[in-house]
Amino acid sequence: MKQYLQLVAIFGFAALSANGQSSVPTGNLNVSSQLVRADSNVGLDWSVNIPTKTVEDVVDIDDEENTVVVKEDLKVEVRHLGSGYANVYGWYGYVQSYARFSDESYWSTFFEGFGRNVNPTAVVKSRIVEEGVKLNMAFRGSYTASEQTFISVSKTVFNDWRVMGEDGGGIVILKDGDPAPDFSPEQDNQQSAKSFLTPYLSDDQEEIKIGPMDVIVLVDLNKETAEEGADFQDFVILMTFERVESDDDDDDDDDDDDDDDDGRGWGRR
Ligand SMILES: [Ca+2]
Repeated sequence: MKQYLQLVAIFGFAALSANGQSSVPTGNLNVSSQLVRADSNVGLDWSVNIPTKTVEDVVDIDDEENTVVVKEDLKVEVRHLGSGYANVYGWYGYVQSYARFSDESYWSTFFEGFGRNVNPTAVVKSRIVEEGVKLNMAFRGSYTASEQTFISVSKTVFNDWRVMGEDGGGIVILKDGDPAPDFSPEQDNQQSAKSFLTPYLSDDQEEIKIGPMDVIVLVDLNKETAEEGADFQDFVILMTFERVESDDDDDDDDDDDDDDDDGRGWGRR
């Protein structure tokens, strides 16, 4: 008795997102024969196209407010690529940076010190965040204390905080494919923003070349626009995003920085 098995391949239906682009994987499955005896083998081959998400699919970047807001559950990692904040002698100034995402109750430190001590490969903050969270960070620098003259934080006079989401200028947010920053450092002996981004530029050095879901945040601590002379090299930050299952309710704060920043005069805004 011959038994036949009919192979039916249904594969490749695609949903269209609001912008008309396919948002789900598509592909095809080919079988070598439509009818196959139950005791025989059939050849199968297939291909799958997984659409690449871009950073603007997963976060909203507001260049006016200087905010990055998560549009779906994401793993966020922050790296501090460099700080070129220095005085006329080329001595690094004392700088501080904190982060407080909008679902967090306190600001946590991710760097305090001098540009010379930055480790650009270290992950300074890592968390899974839910849709709607603003990834705000704050930055400031001393205008009195360099690495040659620093005594203590309490004896240091600082510029105002530069805070994402507070509409104060002084911040540039870049994504993959944007032109490389071309701001000249205020002084010849300072590093440019571009120099900190060398591993993240195209071969011709003209474009930002980062992951499709990454952003770079450039900060100037005491000037707000390029026209005023901002060189945006006081903090250079890389934020990388990775999608997580939205039904995954793991919202642990993986930030292993557990100091509570009391007594720093930071206004818990
Ligand atoms: Ca600067």
